[in-house]
Amino acid sequence: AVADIGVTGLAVMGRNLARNLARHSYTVALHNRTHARTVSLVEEHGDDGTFVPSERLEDFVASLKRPRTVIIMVKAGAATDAVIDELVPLLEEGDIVVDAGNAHFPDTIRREEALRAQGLHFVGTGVSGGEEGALNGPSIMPGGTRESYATLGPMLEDISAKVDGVPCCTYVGPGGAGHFVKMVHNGIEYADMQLIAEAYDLLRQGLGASAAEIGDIFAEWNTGDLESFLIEITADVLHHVDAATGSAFVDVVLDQAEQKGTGRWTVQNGLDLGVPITGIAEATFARALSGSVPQREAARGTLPAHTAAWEVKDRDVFVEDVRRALYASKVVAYSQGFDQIAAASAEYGWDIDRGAMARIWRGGCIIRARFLNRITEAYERDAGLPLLLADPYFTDAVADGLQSWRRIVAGAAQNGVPTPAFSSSLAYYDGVRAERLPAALIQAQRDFFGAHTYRRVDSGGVFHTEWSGDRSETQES
Ligand code: 2AM
Repeated sequence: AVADIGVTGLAVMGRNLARNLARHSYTVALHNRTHARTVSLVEEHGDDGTFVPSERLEDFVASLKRPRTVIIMVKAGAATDAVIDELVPLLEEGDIVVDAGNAHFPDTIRREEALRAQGLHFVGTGVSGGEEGALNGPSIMPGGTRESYATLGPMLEDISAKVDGVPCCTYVGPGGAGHFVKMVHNGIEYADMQLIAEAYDLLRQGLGASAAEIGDIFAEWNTGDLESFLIEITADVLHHVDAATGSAFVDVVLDQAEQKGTGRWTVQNGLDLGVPITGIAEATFARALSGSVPQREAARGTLPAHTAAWEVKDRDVFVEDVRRALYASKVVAYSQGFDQIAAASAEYGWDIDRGAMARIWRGGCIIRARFLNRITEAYERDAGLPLLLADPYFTDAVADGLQSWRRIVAGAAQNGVPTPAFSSSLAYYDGVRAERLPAALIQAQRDFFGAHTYRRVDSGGVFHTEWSGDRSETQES
């Protein structure tokens, strides 16, 4: 046995992870259901390092040093279970099985429990950064036992992206914590993308600017607080010209956004935990609306707007307003996502360090951004921070842009520009900071029609009013 680690499943992600490991001087055992893929990897990239290819899974396992560490990189779902079932009988106590695919975290919880019962470590890990990241340094979010991290962690940290020399990989927490955090990362990514898309639309409709002009604005924004991979690629996309038509590329792309499901999972979990992740939810529904073809056809040209053309008086003020509104909305979306991580951590017993999550998202992944340093700093100031927005840095940053934010959301409403994520983020901001909410009325209504009871502001206990009788109040025991 000579290999430090093995990879089974050598489609592009597995292939690139294996190459990345080999380039970091690990001896990498290789296996794939269809052996031809294994052969071609060694043929094409053998000079990346030392590979130990095996056609049979038994030989693959036998080529691994103990504790054996096997990364599975196959399609999420049934294929993952099939590979685990084949692999497990060949392993021994203390071996580590890593699922680096895009598993839904409840599956990871289930698999981890099953393998733990057999004396094996099961690590569900998020890997973000796509093909390019897998090869050159992804953000890696491993769950499972802390014990397994002692063996696995250093290898994953080696191949992860680095920011200021710090690896974008850390132990996330037990069970399904790694895949959970990856899921929320993707949810936040949905929100971030939707916010950028709304900013683009506001600039387009407000200024009547061309795609390329807006690309210039995004490129400028990328030199400040908003600096991020997503802003950078937005500028790039907006400058791109379609070769076939000579039009701005963005103008020839069909405006129906698709999704693979991680946004939906995030929103479903937000509902399960009762965490208002409105930014992510609006972003997910905005994609759904864009794809609601019959509804859009029925509405287009039929539903009136009753708006006049948007007259922006001062271009520079407007651009700055949009920028500040975008930043504030982004803080809300991230604040909500980190609330979801905290809620899940408490619910499932994961003890996730939110500051560390922001730190490992600074590089390698899609939401990588300078801004994440600020989040890490906020949780360093207060690890138990109940609301990211309430950290002094973020409170001030959002307060600075508050007037801009209100002007933009009001202007969008007045001029008929759909900004679900900007608007709902502002509504969240005003809701969460409210002295009193009309939830009091909701409680009274619930007690009226369903005797659901309510609590009072002036005394403890639970009360019910006899609405259909004499309206006397009784205290429930
Ligand atoms: P293949 O090359 O034999 O198709 C992405 O589909 C990767 O997952 C591929 O490496 C693929 O192997 C592998 N894969 C998909 N389903 C699988 C299964 N049920 N068992 C083993 N590998 C599987």
